[in-house]
Amino acid sequence: MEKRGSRRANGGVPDGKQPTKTDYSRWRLLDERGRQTWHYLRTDDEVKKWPQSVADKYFLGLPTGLPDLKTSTTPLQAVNNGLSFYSKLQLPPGNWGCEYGGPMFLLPGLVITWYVTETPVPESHSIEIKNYLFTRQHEDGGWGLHVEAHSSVFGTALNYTCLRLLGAHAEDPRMVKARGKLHEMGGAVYGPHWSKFWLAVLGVFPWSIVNPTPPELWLLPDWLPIAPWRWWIHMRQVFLPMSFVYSKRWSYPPTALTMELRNELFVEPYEAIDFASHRNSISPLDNFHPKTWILNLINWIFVHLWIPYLLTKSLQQKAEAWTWKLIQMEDANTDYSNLGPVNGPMNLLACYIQEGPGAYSVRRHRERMEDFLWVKSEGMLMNGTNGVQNWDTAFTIHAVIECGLAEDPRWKPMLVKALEYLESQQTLENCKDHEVCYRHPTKGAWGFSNKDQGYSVSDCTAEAVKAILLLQKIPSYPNLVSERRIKDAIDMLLTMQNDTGGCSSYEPRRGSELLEYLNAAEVFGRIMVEYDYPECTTACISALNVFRKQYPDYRAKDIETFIQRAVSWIRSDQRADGSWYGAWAICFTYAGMFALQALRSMGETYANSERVRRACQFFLDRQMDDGGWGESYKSCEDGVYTQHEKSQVVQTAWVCIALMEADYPEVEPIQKAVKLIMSRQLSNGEWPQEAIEGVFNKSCMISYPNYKFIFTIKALGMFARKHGDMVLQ
Ligand code: LAN
Repeated sequence: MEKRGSRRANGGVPDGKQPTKTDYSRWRLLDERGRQTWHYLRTDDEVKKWPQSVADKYFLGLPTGLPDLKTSTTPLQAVNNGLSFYSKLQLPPGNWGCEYGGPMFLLPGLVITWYVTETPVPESHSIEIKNYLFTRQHEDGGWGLHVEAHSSVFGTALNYTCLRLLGAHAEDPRMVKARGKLHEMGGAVYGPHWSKFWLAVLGVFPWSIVNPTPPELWLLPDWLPIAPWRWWIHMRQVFLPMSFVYSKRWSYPPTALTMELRNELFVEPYEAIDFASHRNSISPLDNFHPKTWILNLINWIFVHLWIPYLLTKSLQQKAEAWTWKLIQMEDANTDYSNLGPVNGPMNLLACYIQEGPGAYSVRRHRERMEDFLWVKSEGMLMNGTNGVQNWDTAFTIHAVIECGLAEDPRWKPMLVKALEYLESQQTLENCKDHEVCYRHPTKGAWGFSNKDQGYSVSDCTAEAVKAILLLQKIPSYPNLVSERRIKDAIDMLLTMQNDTGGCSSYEPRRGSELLEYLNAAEVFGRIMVEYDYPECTTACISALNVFRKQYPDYRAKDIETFIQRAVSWIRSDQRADGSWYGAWAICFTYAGMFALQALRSMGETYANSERVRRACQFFLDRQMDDGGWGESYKSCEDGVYTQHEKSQVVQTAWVCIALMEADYPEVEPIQKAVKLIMSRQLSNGEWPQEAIEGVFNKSCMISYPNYKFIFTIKALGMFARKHGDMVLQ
């Protein structure tokens, strides 16, 4: 083990001595039944034995060698060209993979955890993480909440720290600039809660600057409206290890490097700072969701009354024991994959604290961290989940079916593989003691990424089961998923409806929206409970509709009631201007596509529905001169449609699909948009990456790079089927 004083998370290489690039011809993506990990091959022999695939090259930004195709003049030709390229990106188990970056607060959590748990970091990783962070550094020297966001204390303090831990030199001009920006924003004391937490773990902050996350909250009776089991799953699963670590006030012992950071991250000298007085300090640049007075009062009570006077040792021990048990259950139920990239590293840290460096839990967690990492031309980043496997695969199937090409011999083998993949990823049982650890049933469900992670998501289940139903209906396709398993999926979906009729993401809503008063994260909105989402609701409606056509007798009444209530909710969620606000991608263009699909399934179209006409008008009023649509991520933050400076193929495709679902009677605006999508396609069938597509919690953007294939192909195919495969360019 290295000496603490000189520790860097870069394999102990002294500053400035590490190469600045890895050899990109040596990176390989391994996909083991949906578990995606990147490997850097050391020897020529390994390189020879494991050739780089087209997909590897594409992800790494290397020339793929894929040929130029015959120029397409009709939408269907463009579809075939697109599929010809996109099919080469299908991975051996049958799924698609992609970078899932965007958030800029994930890598620091991982790198700090690696550092404080003394996890050796391969040199290839440390080089490429630094490359990624430097590539993503803004002109002003800082980083934001996500790749496109303005610089903030959260992004800058944490990514600066991350770079230093990986060996970047404090006097590197880029670091000097970053420090300048951080100081201009007031220094690290003005960061939000999560950055204060991580820097306390690292030993750079004392715990007195961190607002409390007491594990005792986990001892509250379940009937209490604020009990943590009612919170949105991502919040409670992050709060869980956070509260455990907080209770221990665990910090890494000082090293030479962390002592240097104490000098670099603040404007004033470390010794002069009154940390406790900065508990609530936050830069306006970070303060997306200011804390409410109620939360401030609760924090005050915790700090000044509860912790010093009321909390007994035995209660604290009881709370730690219970949170530790819940952490272990989360680890066991996901084979240490964990729900996401924030609680993953935190659970690793909790295991390290509780069980020590040699424990199986720590080893397995360390391996699992690899599942979140992704390598691209800019370097190595941390994905927002352990992949987008199930989601992209189901949508790809829908797109090809919409194009009427499911039986085309060119694409059928690809779809059979995709079907095999989805078959392999259904969760067949509820997880162990699911009621004890507050997990929603998983039997019959699909998650967003893979079966290891295994959390049921309403729309992921819906889109997957719909893809399977549609493919297996075609006589020449194999029947891989049995009727029983399909019914299990439907049973699961039927548990997902809220009392409003709408559907949420992972489970029906468990707590009141008033819990948002306790939102302590400051940088995100709408995080405390589940909400109704047009995207999730439509996906459920649509899957149930497909299902009941094939199985009219199964739970017919339940399904009918579910659909009626869900569609009513979709109607009620429409704004006066005809639009719907989207929660999971940017923004009104995305949600409108789903909502109009839901209305169509009840026979509501332009011809007979005033609300559909209003929705179409909303889009037509925003069509850009080039025929496309382009919406900025600001729409998500502000809740007001905001034009992007440039039209985007993905959003253009969403609106085309929306207008076609609505049976918008005039072909001209759609045709103009289709032409635009075709004109952006490259000669090898590829569409280049444009602006970021996805979002979560209103403020944080996230990439869905496969959308530029999936939705363009779907829109062009739908157009050809509806209006004819006419010559357009
Ligand atoms: C996702 C990704 C997928 C997404 C859809 C399926 C698209 C959506 O329709 C339902 C919600 C879901 C499953 C979703 C929820 C929140 C996630 C997991 C993410 C946006 C990916 C990353 C994000 C997660 C919360 C990131 C970690 C950050 C925290 C604030 C904990």
